[in-house]
Amino acid sequence: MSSSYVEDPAPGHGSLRPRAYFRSDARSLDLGGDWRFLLSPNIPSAPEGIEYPEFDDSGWTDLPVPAHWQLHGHGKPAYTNVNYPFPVDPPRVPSDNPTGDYRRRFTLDGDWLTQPAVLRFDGIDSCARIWLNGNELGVTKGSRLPSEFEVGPLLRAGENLLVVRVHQWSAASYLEDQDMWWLSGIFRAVTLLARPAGGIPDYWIHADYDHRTGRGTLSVDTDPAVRLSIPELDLHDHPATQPISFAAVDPWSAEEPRLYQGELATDTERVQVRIGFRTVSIEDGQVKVNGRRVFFRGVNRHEHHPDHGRAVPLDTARADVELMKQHNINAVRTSHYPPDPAFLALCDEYGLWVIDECDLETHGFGKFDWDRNPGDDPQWSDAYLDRMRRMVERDKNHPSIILWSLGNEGHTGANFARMAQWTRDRDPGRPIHYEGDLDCAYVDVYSRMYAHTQEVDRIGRGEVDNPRHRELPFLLCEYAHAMGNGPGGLLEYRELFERHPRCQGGFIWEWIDHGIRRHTPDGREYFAYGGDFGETIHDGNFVIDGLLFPDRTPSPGLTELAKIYEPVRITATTDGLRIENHHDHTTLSHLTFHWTLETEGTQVAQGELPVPTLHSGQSIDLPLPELPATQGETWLTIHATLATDTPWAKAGHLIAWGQLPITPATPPVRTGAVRILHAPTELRLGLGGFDPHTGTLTSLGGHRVTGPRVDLWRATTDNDRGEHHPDATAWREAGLHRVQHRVAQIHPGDTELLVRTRVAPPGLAFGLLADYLWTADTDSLRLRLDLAPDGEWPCTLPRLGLRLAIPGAFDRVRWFGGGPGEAYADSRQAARIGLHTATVDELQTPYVFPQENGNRIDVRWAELSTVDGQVLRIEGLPTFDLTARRWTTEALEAARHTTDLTPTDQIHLNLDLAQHGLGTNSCGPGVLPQYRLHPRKAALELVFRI
Ligand code: IPT
Repeated sequence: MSSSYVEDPAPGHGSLRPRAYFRSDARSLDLGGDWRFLLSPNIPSAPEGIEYPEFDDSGWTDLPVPAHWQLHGHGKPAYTNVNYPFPVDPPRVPSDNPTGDYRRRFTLDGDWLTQPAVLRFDGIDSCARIWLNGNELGVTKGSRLPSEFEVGPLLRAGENLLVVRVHQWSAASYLEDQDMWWLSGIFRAVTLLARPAGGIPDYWIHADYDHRTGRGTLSVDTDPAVRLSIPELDLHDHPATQPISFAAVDPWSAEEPRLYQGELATDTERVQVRIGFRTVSIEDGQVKVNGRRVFFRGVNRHEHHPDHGRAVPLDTARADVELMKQHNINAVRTSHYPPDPAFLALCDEYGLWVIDECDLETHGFGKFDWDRNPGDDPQWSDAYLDRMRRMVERDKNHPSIILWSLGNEGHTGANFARMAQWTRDRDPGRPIHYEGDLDCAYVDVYSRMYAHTQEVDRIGRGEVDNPRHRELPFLLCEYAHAMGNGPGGLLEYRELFERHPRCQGGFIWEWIDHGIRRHTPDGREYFAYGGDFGETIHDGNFVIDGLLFPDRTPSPGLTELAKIYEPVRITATTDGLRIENHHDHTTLSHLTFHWTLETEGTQVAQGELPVPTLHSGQSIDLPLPELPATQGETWLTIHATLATDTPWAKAGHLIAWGQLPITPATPPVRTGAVRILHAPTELRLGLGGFDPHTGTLTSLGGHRVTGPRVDLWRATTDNDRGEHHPDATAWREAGLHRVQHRVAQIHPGDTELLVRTRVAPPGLAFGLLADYLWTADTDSLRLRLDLAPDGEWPCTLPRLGLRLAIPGAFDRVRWFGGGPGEAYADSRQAARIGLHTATVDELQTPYVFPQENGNRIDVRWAELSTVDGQVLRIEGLPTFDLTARRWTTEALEAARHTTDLTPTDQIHLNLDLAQHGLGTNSCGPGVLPQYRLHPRKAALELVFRI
């Protein structure tokens, strides 16, 4: 059996012309379920004759379809970002080419034989040869694209046999070098569809909206026999191909995804359709829908499930859409291939702007300066066009799709220009996106990835050379790399998107961590990343860079993003508050505004806040509501919540909020100084016991403690270790992970203990002078820490503060300050001042690759308590940042998976003045200057109470 098709750069063959993805009332048979399966290590060793019914597959195993074989015990997943996992020798692929043979028997009744039928494969990775009842149907390539084969005459009443031979590698693998797991097999649905004679072969609904008149215009490209009904618009059995217009329709937008239920029908077939009227245009250098600028509050979505890989169940796709909507996301780029069609139907229904991206990436050629890159090589031209056609034809009926994308990271070339040309001719109604067309020669929008804020600002101001870059709408198809703890610096991007009308927002990289669920031998769950399956070439945890953890728990990055993307802004003015409507289309009538007044986090009053109608882009200044007089630190919080249930969240769901300070804090009163007591082995000052030789605190209210001691280090984040001049490298070179503490002087006075120290790295001349001044009142112990740089410092600091370990029983925390989640200097918009509680365990953010996490900011006071009610209270004068964990920073830094972290019998606290920002240097800009932590003269004042 010849397998020359495997290394042929041409597209597959034997399939039908691509057409729209739809379901009709014609019969269909889902061929999902258990198939017989055999994996052979290469093509020559795969068995012969599998296509014939008499072939004996009793020695094979069962494998579910849809699924990836590597996630069912056959072969192993492998992760690479840019590199091909095989030698770059296009179109050749390894002779060790794992080949999966699939066989499926199914039974049909005689009615199936009376009409034509097609077999549809929604996705096979990467190349497959297909037979039905011993007859070859053809070959398919293009893993994330459908193929349909005519099968009517081959069907039999009774038992039928479908056989598919899937190769892990093919020439097409060169076109599918996306940053993701290499996973093979029949991973999307397989369906047998009856195609009734005189039925609906294909259709394309063009539903335009004229925002000046409110008119909706409809025309359908389809067979002339097809009739269209839209009962809501009083349209019944209208000849579908005859354009018709309606004086007034409700438009579709991501904010108000109005769909009209309709039906296309012939005498033999009916299709339920959902029509959204909307018109995409480019005017004034902006992408507009229905005449209004779109602000892309976007994310890049790969299809990923921690157990199923890219075989994403429908419920999971729905969960994604609901989570996006709940977090104020309004746009998705389907990076970097067309998703399962079900996802697009959900985008229509729930309302998301979509950039539908073609399954095309050849990133691994970048290493060789794009030498032999398929994008400019005629032998690949048909494969490029074939992929684009199959996407556009499949997805053309979705109102949510407003841009077509030619692919990702494939450089440029004639094959891309050809795809663009074909698409423009076929669908003038949607602009074309491709970031790789740097000069914007054949695209309609200027798109970039990871551009720094200064550059975005220059683009917005038109201070760029290429006239296309000045004229076209601008978007960031990827920005703010959400790897590990981060991204930091989102606010600065939003400000630019709001300042420059042509800068239309962007898409965070990326939606979800692609971790694969695994268990330790003793049954503890963790998520695997590159290298965990023994890959010889891999890119480690670079695949763990999402806003969701692999199990779809939102990470702090998503909470921050929801705040950044909130479509309503509530801020303080000098004597009141301002409400701004940042929606693209809607008023705020779907929201209820409510205020609460809290003193030290406890509610003292609340009420409704009437907000007059505000159209999109409008704002209003309102006076403060009538508030009672308060004593103690008091904040007014305004919440904008959904007034009624929506398909994606219940009434009451929080969309936006703002906080205004009302009454400042009153500093604590001192109850009177306590004198030092000198015992032979201890200095005692109020609640504190000190080592007389080192001046360090050894007990606090009778509890053994370690520290407090100056701490400069944090378990480095992926962003600290990032790609350009990583901060972590500078910190390590400066020895900040191994500083020594020299006690210079211990001065016990009558009522105070002064301990002078110098904190400095071995072998280097610079350091920090750190003076600890201890005093005590009858009910408290006070520490004032004065810090001053000594000598020339070469770098920033990860953190500046104290570490202190206390007994492990103090494992529940209540604090008044920023929360409830973690926050950092450049990722702190989602933290609000209030009273929060959590266990120490709950304070941890389980980053798949462990790193610094869990910092709570602006803490006025925190109480750590035991189960039996003992309390250690720490107050900041005025505030501090708090971290509490059951392991040390060193253990956190050494861990590679969450299951490497084992609790000690202490709680390790960091009480910080500040931490360095997060930035997004794992791929993109580092920490902005205003969030960098430089060594400086500083003081931290804390009060301890038991
Ligand atoms: C960019 C890729 O488009 C994306 O797939 C992902 O790999 C991302 O980087 C990093 O996670 S390309 C890069 C050269 C910026």
